[in-house]
Amino acid sequence: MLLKKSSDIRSSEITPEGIYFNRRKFLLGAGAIAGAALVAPKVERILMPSQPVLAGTKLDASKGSYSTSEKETPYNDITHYNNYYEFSTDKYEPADLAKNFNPRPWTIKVEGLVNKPKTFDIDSLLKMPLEERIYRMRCVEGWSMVIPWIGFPLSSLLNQVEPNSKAKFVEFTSLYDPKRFPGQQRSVLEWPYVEGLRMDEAMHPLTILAVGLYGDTLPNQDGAPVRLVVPWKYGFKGIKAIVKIKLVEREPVSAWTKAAPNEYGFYSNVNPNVDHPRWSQAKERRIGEFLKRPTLMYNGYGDQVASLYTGMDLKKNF
Ligand SMILES: Nc1nc2c(c(=O)[nH]1)N[C@H]1C(S)=C(S)[C@@H](COP(=O)(O)O)O[C@H]1N2
Ligand SMILES: [Mo]
Repeated sequence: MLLKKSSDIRSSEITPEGIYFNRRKFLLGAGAIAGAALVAPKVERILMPSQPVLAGTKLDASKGSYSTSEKETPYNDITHYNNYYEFSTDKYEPADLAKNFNPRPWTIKVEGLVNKPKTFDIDSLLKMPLEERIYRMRCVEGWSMVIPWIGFPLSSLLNQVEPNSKAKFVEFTSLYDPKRFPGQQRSVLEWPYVEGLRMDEAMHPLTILAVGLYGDTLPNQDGAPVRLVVPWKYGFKGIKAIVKIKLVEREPVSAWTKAAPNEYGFYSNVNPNVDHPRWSQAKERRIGEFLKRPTLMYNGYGDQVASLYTGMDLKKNF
């Protein structure tokens, strides 16, 4: 993400690919080791309540629908090139800064315009039927990845709390804890991180809460223990470390919209025809590839989601 302050521009996507490819050479060795670990025999571990569960715990998941057959981005890249401002505005730093973050104990409070408000413990969420969803992910800054998430449809959680007829939007809130999130000691964004979806977007079968990737629980830097994944929208909609989900009547104001309303709108659907005010969105760099590729409308998920936006002016509702 980009802010206008010059201190942030250094950590932005203006030069990052150059930095990225230099770092990449250095990271390749470690990547080979991480890759080898993935094909190791499956080790079952019992999940105990309140026990710290760090990345590396295997999850049982069925092969979900909607997965792309495109080549998956290597684990090492998914876990070492992160936007996670609660830790740092530098994409290479969250991997290290998040390594002692303990995502236990953890609850998500689901409240607001619902008949049955409920607080879910992360251990109960890990017992939901989990699916692997291999999704294309597109950051608003112009890079993309293919990530084999593990999770479940957000709708299966929302159905349990029974949203009432007044509920029109869903507001998500990340953990606020400056002691555990060094980035929250600085006001790069207004904390906590907040995001939102319209009700039909939230209930769409492509929208998932992810609790893992590449077969394991989520690494801290990717949003442990639970984060949102909405593959037809820019990456910043995929809020990490969620502690609260609130059903509301009015359109939520996200942390990014607050920071720069003319740059980050509520919908933030991937759209190669609507440029960011400061750069084109027509192309993207798939992490690990050299040549840019064209960005697809709705990130290639148009067949599934275009009907949600029939009749809307997508330039106005960016
Ligand atoms: N809480 C929180 N969620 C967040 C962010 C963040 O800084 N804080 N960054 C967003 C952005 S800009 C992107 S592109 C994705 C990156 O997710 P990844 O690091 O797992 O690839 O997380 C999104 N979710
Ligand atoms: Mo992003």
